[in-house]
Amino acid sequence: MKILITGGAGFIGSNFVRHILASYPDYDVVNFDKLTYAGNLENLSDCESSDRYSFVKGDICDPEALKKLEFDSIVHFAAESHVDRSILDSQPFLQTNVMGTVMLLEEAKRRDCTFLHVSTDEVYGSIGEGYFYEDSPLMPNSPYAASKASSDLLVRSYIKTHKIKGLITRCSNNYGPFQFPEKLIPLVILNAVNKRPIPVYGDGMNVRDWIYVVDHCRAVDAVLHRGESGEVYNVGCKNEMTNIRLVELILGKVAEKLGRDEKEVLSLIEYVDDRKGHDRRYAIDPKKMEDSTGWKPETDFADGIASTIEWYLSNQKWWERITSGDYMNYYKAQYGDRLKR
Ligand code: NAD
Ligand code: TDX
Repeated sequence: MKILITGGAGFIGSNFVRHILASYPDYDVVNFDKLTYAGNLENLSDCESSDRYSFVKGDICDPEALKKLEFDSIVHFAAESHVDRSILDSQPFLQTNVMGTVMLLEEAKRRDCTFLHVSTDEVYGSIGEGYFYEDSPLMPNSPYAASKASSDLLVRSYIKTHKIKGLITRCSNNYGPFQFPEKLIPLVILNAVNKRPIPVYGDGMNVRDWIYVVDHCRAVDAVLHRGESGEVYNVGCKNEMTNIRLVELILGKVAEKLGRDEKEVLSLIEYVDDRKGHDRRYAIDPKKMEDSTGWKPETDFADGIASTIEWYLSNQKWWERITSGDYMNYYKAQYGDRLKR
């Protein structure tokens, strides 16, 4: 099998490329990525020497570039993925997440190949109690989530109308190595290391369900091989946590690892204005995924977060190169006056 992985230079995509190369010695991988601010080939430096791996720089919105690629199935990760950026400017989200997905769907239709769409739990919106199921209504609240819901529904439409072989996964919040430090967990680790204020939105009581990125990659693999065309699969761990509890837990561990005073590290927390339209709680039921593919998460949160913190502490060069570029312009636009120090 030759898999086209879009967005393979990003956080989850690069973990997935590594997972496939390690798990299937007879598979080839083509990583197609535009290398936006979030794409980083350093994430795959250990895979470059493999003769089963190739990289093509390109935009999923470019149909001519897609036509030239050789592959027999598509796993689609490429997206603009950060909610706060979609609040600052929604246009790139519509272009890549909606139009780019349509271009890929057209290519899947032309070749009659399998299309696995990596969607998100954010398409369901927020839920006070209980869980979202695969047939729950889609009620996205941010421009990012609306763009992902649009692409998710477009995949459905191509399955129904054009009879393409399509599968959809809707996963909860990922954490692990190679996550871009605009997302909560790496942001907290790096700000703690650098003694910078740690912005907690609103009252810090928003809830997310955290999954280790490798477990998400294993789930996408399970759906690709054992999923049924036309089906949607929720991927989550029922590992819910309030943001403030998560932040305090990370800061405690960072203080311990660096031999710093825990109180000093915790004092970096700064409550800031809430994110606009901030979803209160995400919660999905992964039972269908577990029952129909046999997948189960394998990484306990305590182990996963400890190794993630360790990874960021040991890979300073990786994040220093990122945070010395355009990142700080975003950081200032996002936090600016909201942070006192
Ligand atoms: P990311 O931002 O780290 O990576 C996105 C990648 O897509 C980057 O390498 C970027 O260069 C590439 N890309 C962006 N626009 C492109 C374009 N037009 N053409 C080609 N490549 C392009 O994102 P991530 O966190 O790894 O998320 C990957 C996918 O998983 C996304 O579709 C996201 O919606 C979904 N998802 C993410 C999470 C999460 O917690 N991070 C949870 C559920 C689902
Ligand atoms: O500085 C911050 N302070 C803060 O309190 C940041 C960056 C975030 N937060 C809060 C907002 C959320 O409640 O932490 C929570 C997690 O925020 P993000 O890491 O930005 O993730 P989220 O908005 O939940 O979206 C993520 O999960 C679903 C991914 O970015 C999406 O791509 C995925 O679809």
